[in-house]
Amino acid sequence: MSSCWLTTRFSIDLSRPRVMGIVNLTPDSFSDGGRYSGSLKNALAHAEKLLADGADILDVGGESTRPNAAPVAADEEWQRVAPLLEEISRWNVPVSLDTRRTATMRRALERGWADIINDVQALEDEGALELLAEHRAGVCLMHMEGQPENMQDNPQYRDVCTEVAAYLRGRADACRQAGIDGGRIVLDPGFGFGKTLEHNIALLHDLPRLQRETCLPLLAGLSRKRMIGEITGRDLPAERAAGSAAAALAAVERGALILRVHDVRDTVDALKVWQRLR
Ligand code: 7PM
Repeated sequence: MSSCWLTTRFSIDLSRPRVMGIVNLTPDSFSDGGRYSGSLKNALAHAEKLLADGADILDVGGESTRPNAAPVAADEEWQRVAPLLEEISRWNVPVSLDTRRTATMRRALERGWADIINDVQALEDEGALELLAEHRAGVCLMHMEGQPENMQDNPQYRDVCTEVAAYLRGRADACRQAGIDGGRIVLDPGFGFGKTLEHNIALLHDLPRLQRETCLPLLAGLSRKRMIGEITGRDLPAERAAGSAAAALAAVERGALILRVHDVRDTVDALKVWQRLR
């Protein structure tokens, strides 16, 4: 397995776990109450804080993919993310853009404003594979069962781990066939995206198999998710930081190399202590 993630401007060293800090620009975000929406200044301050806290990558998103969320219009999504991308792409840190839309990816890639495309539907939008083949960006391919509008309505699998692994392997193959270098690809089982708590637990336990079967680096997004709330009894996402840090360590123990998190400082501290004491 490669120990680097190749992206547009940076080759990210994965000899130790890396932390991807979330900058959510959706007004209806469950996790920040929309505090950063409509305000470039606040979003920039938040991004700076994530870096000061030790984030290795910044992940910027303008479309909520929460359960039952309605899709956002492409122009609206772009208007939310563009001002921040333009600014932080001048910083010396890898910028990831969380989007499902080829048009949004293209706008960012053409301007050199994104080093990584983080796609919860694994480049299934029309033209996305071809677009990424024309650029040198890194790509995170995530598994989602159904669409955000309906994905949590009684999700069912014959064998969730086998199905997710087969899907991700297929998407990685499609990327390589389109001409995307394997060193640019990272895989993500998509915790909470069309999965019950039991599905999420099974996927976490089987991360080593996903890694063995794909030989690609794994990203885990568990931060503040409903599964953390279900286990801890914390209804408010902002109160799930400790539970999320514990989940992040469990994922690293099972081979995850990139952690997508809201609470960067807590995650970095947990990683430091766990790595020293283990
Ligand atoms: C509202 C509800 C806002 C849910 C945001 C979310 C992942 C992701 C998201 C993930 C990757 C969240 C989600 N989750 N990208 N984007 N992996 N690669 O909980 O797990 O942050 S959005």
